[in-house]
Order: sequence, then structure tokens, then C-alpha cells
Amino acid sequence: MDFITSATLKESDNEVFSIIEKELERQTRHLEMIASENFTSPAVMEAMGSVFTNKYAEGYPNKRYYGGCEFADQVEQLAIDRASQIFNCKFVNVQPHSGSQANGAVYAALLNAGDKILGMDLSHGGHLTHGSKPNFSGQNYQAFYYGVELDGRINYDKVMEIAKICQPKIIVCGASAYAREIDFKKFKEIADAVGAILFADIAHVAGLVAAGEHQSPFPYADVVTTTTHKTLRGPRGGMIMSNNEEIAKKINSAIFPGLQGGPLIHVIAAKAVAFKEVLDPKWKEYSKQVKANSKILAEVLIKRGYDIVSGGTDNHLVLVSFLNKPFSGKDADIALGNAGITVNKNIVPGDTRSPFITSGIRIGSPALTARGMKEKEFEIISNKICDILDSIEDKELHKKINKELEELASNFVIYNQSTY
Ligand code: DSN
Repeated sequence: MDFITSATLKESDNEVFSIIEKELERQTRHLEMIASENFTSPAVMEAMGSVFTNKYAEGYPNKRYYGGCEFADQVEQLAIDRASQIFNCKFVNVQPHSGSQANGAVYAALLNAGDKILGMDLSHGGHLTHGSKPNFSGQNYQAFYYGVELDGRINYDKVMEIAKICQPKIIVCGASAYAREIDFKKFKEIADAVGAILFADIAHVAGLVAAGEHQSPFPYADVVTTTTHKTLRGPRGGMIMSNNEEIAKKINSAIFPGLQGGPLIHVIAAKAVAFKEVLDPKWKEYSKQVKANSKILAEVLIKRGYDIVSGGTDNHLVLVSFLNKPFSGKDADIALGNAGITVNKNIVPGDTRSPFITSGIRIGSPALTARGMKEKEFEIISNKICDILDSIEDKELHKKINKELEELASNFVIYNQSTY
């Protein structure tokens, strides 16, 4: 079976190889501005493509159901220890395959079917797993919502009022499309006032929290989840953290054997590599630049007459509203895409359009910052975004801008042909 063990991907499956090549080219030529995406390092990808993909390791370090786990134990413990150092917390589960799995495990560990949860409304910037109706979190539990005010910000007094009325067992804080800092301390006061568990989902801002560039959910939250691939720049996956031993034990059982089978040890190895990068002093520089770049983006868009929900940004993203424009988020997404800028259409507070059309777009700075772009490039790109939106039907202009931006992108190449 020589051909299986010795062939490269190109030799063994040129079809898949060439699709990956095209994706590499797309990621290199286009400007990636989806707020939840990022570029992980070649070292992280190397660990992810390692022999650990062959290993079953149900259980936890030193408590496995399979033999031959001595190195799986070492690498998982390393990931746990590094995450615990980054976020200053005692208990970490690095096994969730995704953020949704992590959130599902929190509910499974701490709630019974039909219990009440209070989370941020999806249409105001929350996440599907925070109680949205089409999601398991909105179907298995009785979900209540808070949102943002007309100024686009969370009003913590209002959240307190809602919590007092609905008396949830869990309050979920954290968002997918909210550009302002989340005040975990205030959420803790609300949770304490109604005897609720405080659950912080920091998937979007975890990298900033790690750098001290966003308030930490600890010591306020009882349980914290995150993805590892957004601002944290690691492999695609999830993680759960806590300082409460009883909660941590329930979470571990909810992940395995509750919801998942064998952990993805190759991904856990890659998480460990990413966490080492986060512990490097340079991480703070990166995170500061992420924020500086999104600030420029917001400033230019506002100067050019675009409406930014909440009037600016404290983090890695801006939410642009077209409620006062004659085009939709979908139109903007397509026009920007034709010019080589990848964003996502996004519901904005007060939206009347469907989630497939929307009246807004969400734009983020983490990925281009990872490519080395700074304020100067963000000012150019932000102005190009406005040029495109100002002339949303001018396909020739979009093509011209695409060429200009490809040239800009070519000066910030992150991967080479041997990266994967
Ligand atoms: N899909 C992620 C995002 O784009 O924010 C959330 O899970």
C-alpha cells in the first residue's frame, strides 16, 4: 500500500489539491474582512495536519478509555495549561469541536429541558445559540431576550428589569455583532440580583481579552465559552472555562460522554500551538492593532456618510446599517465581493428585511491585521469600501477597484505555496 503512505496530496489526489490551491489563492488575493475569520499560522496548520488525527482518546488526560494515549495526554494537558494561563482560570475543557458544541455543553450541564435562559436577541447582535428559536437553545429551553437601545448599545438597567421579570436560570452575555465593550461586571450584578448563573460567550473578543484589550469575563462569569479561530487566531474549534470546580466537572461530563465522542487531538495540538502564540508579548501588539484598524474603518465610514450601529467601535468589528440607504446588506455584500472584499451581510437592530437580504453588513479587522496591515492600509480600504457602496451598481468601477486592491493585497502575503 505504498501509494497511500508515500504520496503527497498533489500526487495522490490532484482534484482536492487543486481546489485547495484555488482557496489559497482566493484567501491571498481577496481582502478578508469577515469579522469572525482570521489567518492561523503555518505552525498551527502543521499541528492540525499531524499524526494525532489517527488517534482515539475518549476521556480526559490520564483518564482515557483507549490505550496509547500518553502523548495525547501530554498535548491536551499543554493546551489546558496554556489556556488557563492566558485567561487566568482554573478549569479548561479544550475538547469542544466548535463554539456551538461548547455552548450546547454549558446548557446540557447546567439546565433541565424547559428551564429559562436570557440572552441577547440574534437580530440585535446575539448568537443563534443564545436562545434563538430555530436553534436547540431556543427549542429545548424557554428563551427570553434583551437587545440594544436606539443608540445601538446594551442598556444594563433594562437587562436588569427583564431579568427580574423572567427570572432566568442562566444569563448569557456575549455577542456576534456588537461593536461595544461588554461589561461583564454589570452582567454579574444582574445575575446575582436574580440568582442566575452568568455564562459569557467570548468567541468574538477572546483574542482581545487575552491581550488585556477587552474586559475579562473572569472573575465575574461562572462559565465562559469561546471559539479558538476568531480573534484568537487558532484552529477551528471551541473551549469552555470556569473557576468553579463543580461546574467544571459537569461541563466535562456534558462534553464527554454527553455530547461528543473522541476528541480531535490534532486540533487540540493546534490549539496548544496557537495558545503559545497568544502568550508571546507580541500578541498585545497584534490585538491593539486589530482595534486601531477597526477604529479607522468606523471613522472613515462615518465621515463618508455611512451609519454605524452604536456610532463607532471598541473592538474588532463595525456594523454598518443601510436602513437609510436604497440598497440592502445583500447588495453591498455582492458589490464588495466583486471588488475583492469579503464581508457578510448582517441583520441590524430595527431591520425589516429577512436574514437572507438584511439591511447591514458586518466588517472586521482581525484577518487583514494578521496579514500585517495597519492604519494606512485600512484608511485606503475603508475609502474603497465607501466608493463601492456610493456606486453600488457600477460593476466597471468594482472591477477597477478589485485590480487596485489585489495589488495592495500582494504586498501582504501571509502564506506561501508550501504552507499546507
Ligand atoms: N458564525 C460566527 C460568526 O460569524 O460570528 C458565529 O458563530
